[in-house]
Amino acid sequence: MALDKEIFKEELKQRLRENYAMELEDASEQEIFYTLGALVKARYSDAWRDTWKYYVDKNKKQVYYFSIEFLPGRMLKSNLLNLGILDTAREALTDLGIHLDDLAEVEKDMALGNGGLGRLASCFMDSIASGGFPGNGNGIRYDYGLFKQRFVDGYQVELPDEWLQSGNIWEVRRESKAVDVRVGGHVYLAETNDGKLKPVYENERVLRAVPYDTGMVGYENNVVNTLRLWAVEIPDSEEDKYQSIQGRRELEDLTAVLYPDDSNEQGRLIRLTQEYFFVSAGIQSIIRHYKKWFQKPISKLSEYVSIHINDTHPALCVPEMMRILIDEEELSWEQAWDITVKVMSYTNHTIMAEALEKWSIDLMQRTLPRMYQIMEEIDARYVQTMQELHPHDLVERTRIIRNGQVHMAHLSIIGSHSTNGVAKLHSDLLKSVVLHDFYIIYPDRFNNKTNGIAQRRWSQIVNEPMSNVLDETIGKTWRQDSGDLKLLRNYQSDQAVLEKLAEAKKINKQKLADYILGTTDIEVSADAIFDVQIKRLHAYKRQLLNLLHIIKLYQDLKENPSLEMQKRVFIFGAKAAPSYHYAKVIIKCINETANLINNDPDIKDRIKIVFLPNYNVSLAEKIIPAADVSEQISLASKEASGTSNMKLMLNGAITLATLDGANVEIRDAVGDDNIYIFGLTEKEVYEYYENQEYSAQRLYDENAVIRRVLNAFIDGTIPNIVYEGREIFDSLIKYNDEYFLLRDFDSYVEAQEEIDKAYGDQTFWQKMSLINIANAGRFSSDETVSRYAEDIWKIESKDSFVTEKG
Ligand code: CJB
Repeated sequence: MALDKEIFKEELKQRLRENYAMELEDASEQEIFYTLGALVKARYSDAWRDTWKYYVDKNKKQVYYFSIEFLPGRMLKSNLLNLGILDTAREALTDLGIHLDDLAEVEKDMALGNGGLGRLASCFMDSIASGGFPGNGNGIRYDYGLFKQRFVDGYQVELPDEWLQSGNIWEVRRESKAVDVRVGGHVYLAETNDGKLKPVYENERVLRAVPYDTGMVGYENNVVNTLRLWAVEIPDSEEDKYQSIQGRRELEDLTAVLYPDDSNEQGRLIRLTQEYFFVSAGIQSIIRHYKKWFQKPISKLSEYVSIHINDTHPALCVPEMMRILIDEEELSWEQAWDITVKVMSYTNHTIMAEALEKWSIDLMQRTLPRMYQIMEEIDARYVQTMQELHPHDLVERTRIIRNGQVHMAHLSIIGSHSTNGVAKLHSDLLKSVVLHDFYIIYPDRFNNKTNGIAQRRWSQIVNEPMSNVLDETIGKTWRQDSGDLKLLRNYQSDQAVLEKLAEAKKINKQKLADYILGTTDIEVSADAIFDVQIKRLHAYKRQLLNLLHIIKLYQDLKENPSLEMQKRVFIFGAKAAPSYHYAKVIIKCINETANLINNDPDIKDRIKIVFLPNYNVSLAEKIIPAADVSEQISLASKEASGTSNMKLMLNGAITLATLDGANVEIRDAVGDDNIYIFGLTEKEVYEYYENQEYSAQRLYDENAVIRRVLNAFIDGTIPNIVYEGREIFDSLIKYNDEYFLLRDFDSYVEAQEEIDKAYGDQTFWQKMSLINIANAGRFSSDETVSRYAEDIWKIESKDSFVTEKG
């Protein structure tokens, strides 16, 4: 429904009067934001209900995407865009003397995730709704999102993110849909009168799971799906048990924070309980909904329900579904297992061994006794079936319970019909190395689904200047279908278009430069190359390699002040896990090097380092449109996919990358001439692992440039890093450089030199940039979720519904 600007203005004023008893002139930005949010929500509430009703009336199969992280960021503009009223709302607000962009800044980032995995889940939510697919998210409503990051003396300091302090305009609390979740205590099986074995619970704790639903608005299609996040409360029946404040706090802590530190027993217990909490609540509510509205026998569940296990955190979906089907629905084990495997599918997001989740048997038994019993049975039956078909060793290695631990990835693969990786290379590595044993056992279960991004947000919302140039050049169809970005290819030699794109980039760079000045006091020139590395701080992502190159440039410039090179601003955004010491050491070193270089008069602003604190979705939205260079420099084989690479490419940044994750597919999309590739290939990395010939010491001894750069960490060149500098030095030399930074250093430097030269020829650079934008369409999450829908979830798009609704 089109938005009438005048009616919109009146409605906004009227709602302000009703809710705050004030006129627009007297209202604060906060009050206007909440009023506008309520108005927007009201605009989609009918469609939300209609969508739900349609799925029920037509008995549509639905997917439920279970994820312990969702990172939607801010939702005001994306809701306005998807409702088709962004421009009108903007104009109406301008008439009222209000800037939509300023207003949007009031919204707290919904930061219920750490990084790529959580953001992917949110991109999927957008695309599932926009594609008209029946699909819902299921997760946890943490009271505190990912910590807020500050730098104090160059060190990362973590502050709580109280995102709910002023309320959350988008959510709806649905107390009537609460369910109880049982944890702890003991469970034993007792025979019932009719001779069946039933579990009996003793001394368990009952937690009330209350859902908060948020509408996931599809792009101009009247579809509004649901993201359901669960919060813990104390059920009335248990009030007596929680009389002390401390007891209540302990329980309420369960959904307080995202990823509590799992380095101690208490933290691990909370984490495991969290995982079960949202899994059990989610599955119970799915079954209840199915029984109430679909009125089909439970044996048909897999025809109407698909559950996606996003990484292993929701792997307990498998035994929980079994528990409900056996204990409550009284199906046979065989029947329950058949349904469970058909319903479940699983995505693996990493090959990093430390991230492949395992839990000690002891903790599992104490925390979730019934889950453990069921997993033991799954494990025993798996061994029994497989030992007839496969060698003993292979079966042993792939068991769910082995060496005193429960292996969640094994559970996810065995208990589901599909396992996918998130980029071609990653999926191949799963098959050939990481999960090779499982690939032998279940070759048909493995498939690839290359990640994608919500392109409307990452272009139309974040980059208006570029979007306007695209409209003028290729028309507006790309806004609906990002595949049409390829029309831009026809303009790669059109000087006028290249210049317009360059102007758009310059506007974005100036805006970011202003933001940088405002937040860090560092002055940067929009004429410099904006060289960007934004992602979690992790050794394998190699922010340190970036730093080594910067130090080299610094040393070169000190030695030869007349050295010719483009001005560069190196921009970092990254949070380190609070317990990840080495990552924090790297942050400190980057910050101290920034201090040194930014304040050295000899450098005369030719290089600058800006480490923007508190990297999150909203900050990414500011940085990405302004980027010239996209640093994707992980050690080949380690980054499952990456998604900032796709966002940066879409915004015309040139990728500087190793052949890792989705970088390989970006290279295929743009061609070798429009990307800078360096470093070891994944094969070469594995060769080093096999022949064990890697010697960082040798590289240090033989390469004078490397030696000079590394010495800067320990000889006082970079001040204030006595301990940190030594730690970095030792990690590279004494501990033999786990991620082969020194091996890739020379080729990285070479690629950087080429970038420096290329930027000098602006026409050449702009053409590369255009080709990147033109070929970004294939990395849309619209496309990715269509593949999931067709190949894995077997759900249908609701196109017919759109036509019905008109
Ligand atoms: N990833 O963000 C996370 N967290 C994890 O625990 C494991 C993986 C990332 O997932 C992204 C989405 O699939 C990938 O693009 C990225 O390479 C991976 O590190």
